[in-house]
Amino acid sequence: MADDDTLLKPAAKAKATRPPLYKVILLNDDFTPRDFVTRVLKSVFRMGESDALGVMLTAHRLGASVVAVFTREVAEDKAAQANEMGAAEGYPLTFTTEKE
Ligand code: TYC
Repeated sequence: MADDDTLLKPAAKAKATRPPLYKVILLNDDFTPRDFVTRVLKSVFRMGESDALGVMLTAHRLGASVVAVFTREVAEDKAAQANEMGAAEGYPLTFTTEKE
């Protein structure tokens, strides 16, 4: 066998652990202006104009859109930061997170 660790008993194998990933999801609402949603996507998620427009329009048309996938802490921090930007302007803009 090629790898030494394939000869070890399962209990002795070093596990390659990957952290679980979380989607950030943008929800549509009837009040937040489209250009504000696009601006938040560009600023918090470092998206270019056309990606931000695409994600905003998907949420607008279908009700929700996946923005990006991160480790749990990063996903929750970015969703909170984006929600705060909306709340600061009095908009109900909502980003949620969901385990993949
Ligand atoms: N539906 C909003 C409007 O018509 C725009 C919007 C798009 C709001 C996407 C939220 O996630 C959203 N002004």
